[in-house]
Amino acid sequence: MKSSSFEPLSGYRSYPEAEMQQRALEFHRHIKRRRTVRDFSPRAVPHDVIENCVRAAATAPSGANRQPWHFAVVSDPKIKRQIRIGAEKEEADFYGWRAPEDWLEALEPFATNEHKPFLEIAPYLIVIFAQMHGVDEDGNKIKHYYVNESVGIATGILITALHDAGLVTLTHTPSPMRFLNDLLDRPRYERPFLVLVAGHPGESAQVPKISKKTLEEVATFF
Ligand code: IYR
Repeated sequence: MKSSSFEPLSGYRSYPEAEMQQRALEFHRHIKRRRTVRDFSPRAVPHDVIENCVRAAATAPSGANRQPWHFAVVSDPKIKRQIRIGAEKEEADFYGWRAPEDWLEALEPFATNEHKPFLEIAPYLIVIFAQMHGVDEDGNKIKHYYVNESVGIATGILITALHDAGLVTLTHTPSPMRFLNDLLDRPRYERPFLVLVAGHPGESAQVPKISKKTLEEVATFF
């Protein structure tokens, strides 16, 4: 059995109550400005900004701290083009015949279709892979736990970090996504989770008029 080893909680900061209240209020004001954007500018983004956002994402909690994620960061125009071709092929099937009528109806407010120019226009595509298991130095399988929950949390932090840096994102899920394993040279035990498109918004980007549920609708307090 592995023995445990502990250290003091050194990074933690606490705040006086009034400051805590102000911070929670401010954070909500800040995060509610985040919008999913489909119209991107080709304007470049400094590489280190993306690196630091991925570093932030990789601090996420995960089942038994196995960190079951891989972030394939794509800025190479040739690979972006390949991803666009692969995604548009799947999406043509989705919109053409695979999606049930009620799903297409649910998507109407967003005016989405099989054309995905943003996959080439945006400076960065961050393809997030969920590792169904790990592999140690000797090639033995390492069990991963709560993979979807862990990768979902890391993705949430990534989206938040990019928003905080003044960038916009689109959570894109071409389905099926297995073509991304071949394109990005990832092993089969890694499942493509989603493609996070990141960059600056197009100059006259439009977003759908939608609203979020109220606190009363989303929460109960006991
Ligand atoms: N993957 C498709 C369809 C799609 C599905 C949902 I649920 C969305 O919220 C948006 C789109 C596409 O990207 O067009």
